[in-house]
Amino acid sequence: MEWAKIMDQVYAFLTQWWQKLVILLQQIGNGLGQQLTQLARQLEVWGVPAQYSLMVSYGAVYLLVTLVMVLVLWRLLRRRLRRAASPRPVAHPGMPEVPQRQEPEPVKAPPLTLYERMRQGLAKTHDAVLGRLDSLLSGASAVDDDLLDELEEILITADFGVKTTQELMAAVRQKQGSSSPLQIRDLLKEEIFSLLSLAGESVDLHRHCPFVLLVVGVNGVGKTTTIGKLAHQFKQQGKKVVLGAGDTFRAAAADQLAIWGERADVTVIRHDEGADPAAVAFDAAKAAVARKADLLILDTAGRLHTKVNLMEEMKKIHRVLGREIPHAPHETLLVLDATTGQNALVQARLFQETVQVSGIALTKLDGTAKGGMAVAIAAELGLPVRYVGIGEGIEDLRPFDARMFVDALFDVGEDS
Ligand SMILES: Nc1nc2c(ncn2[C@@H]2O[C@H](COP(=O)(O)OP(=O)(O)OP(=O)(O)O)[C@@H](O)[C@H]2O)c(=O)[nH]1
Ligand SMILES: [Mg+2]
Repeated sequence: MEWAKIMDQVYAFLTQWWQKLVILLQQIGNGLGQQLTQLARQLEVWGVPAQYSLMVSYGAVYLLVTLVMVLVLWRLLRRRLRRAASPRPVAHPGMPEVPQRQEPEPVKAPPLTLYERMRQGLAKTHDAVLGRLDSLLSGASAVDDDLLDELEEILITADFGVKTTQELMAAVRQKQGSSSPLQIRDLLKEEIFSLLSLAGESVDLHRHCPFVLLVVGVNGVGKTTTIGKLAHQFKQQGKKVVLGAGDTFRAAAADQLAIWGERADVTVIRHDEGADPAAVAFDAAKAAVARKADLLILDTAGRLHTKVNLMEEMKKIHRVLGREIPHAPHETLLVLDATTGQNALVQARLFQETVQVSGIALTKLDGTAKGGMAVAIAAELGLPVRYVGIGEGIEDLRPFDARMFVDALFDVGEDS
């Protein structure tokens, strides 16, 4: 009894909805029919013969519907193909399905401060000096001759040079008084600082305009790289910089400078391989004046095998530059490679005798435990260390800061 009632209600409900559906379909059909008739009329207006107009409009609708269907199918297919191209981890039989791994967002390291970069660049020297120094001093109960002898040996090993080491040790012996072994470290640090601070001025561009910086040094020490980094730094400070590719010994040298010029976004004046470097100097000086540049940096070849050749070449460049720009070059920067240790000092002396070197750029400090070199150069050559190179990147050249240097060398941070 109950069932018959329910079935009647369901039947009535379905019939009602069926009628509504039929009416809706009729309305759609009528609407479509009207649209088609209108389309056919429009086609007749456009010149389609009356007997074909209805057929053409049906054909157009058919094509439209087919196009929409093809597009929908193509999208579905493409999605499937993409999924197939990035396979999901396969679940082994009997094993639960492996959930897809969510790649963690890469964590961006905060940019390093100047000090941290210097600290990183000096890491090898730091470990060699401070590592040995700390184990020597923390294990000692008093400051005696043996301890001071070992200290001397550590300095020699880190390439402070014999003369500088003796100077430092003489000062330590004189001032040690009743210092404890650990206080000796601070005493040494301050002695190194005072040797360095005698020689650490940076290049002052304001003295001349354009300021001409001639870069010299034997091959492979990092002249061109240093020029690229300098160009970038001065450009960042809003200076107008022109570079001269004075190393005409090989075509690749000018290409290398051109690449740095592009990276730093500065003009590079170059000639062909084998050209006279003085001619490059002449054109570069003219270009720097014409463009009202603040700074001209001239690269040179490091392959002049004899002192006489080097002297002649430099005289010629000096003459040409001085004729175009009063008192140019205003700075002759000698680039030395810290990894060559005491040999760099020998090179520096040769250049000092031949060219009027006015400052030093010490490169590749990052690649060596011989960072003591910087101290030896400052102390023995009487020349200011203007810049230190602490890596191959464009930002890896630092104006030499004696305080930062000794702090980084003696830093007893948690990683040391
Ligand atoms: N790690 C490190 N590498 C450096 C640094 N400065 C330069 N270099 C590398 O030293 C190599 C030689 O550098 P260059 O700039 O071509 O040297 P160069 O004095 O111009 O050499 P020549 O043109 O052949 O006389 C390159 O591979 C540089 O990337 C530095 O501070 N640290
Ligand atoms: Mg070069």
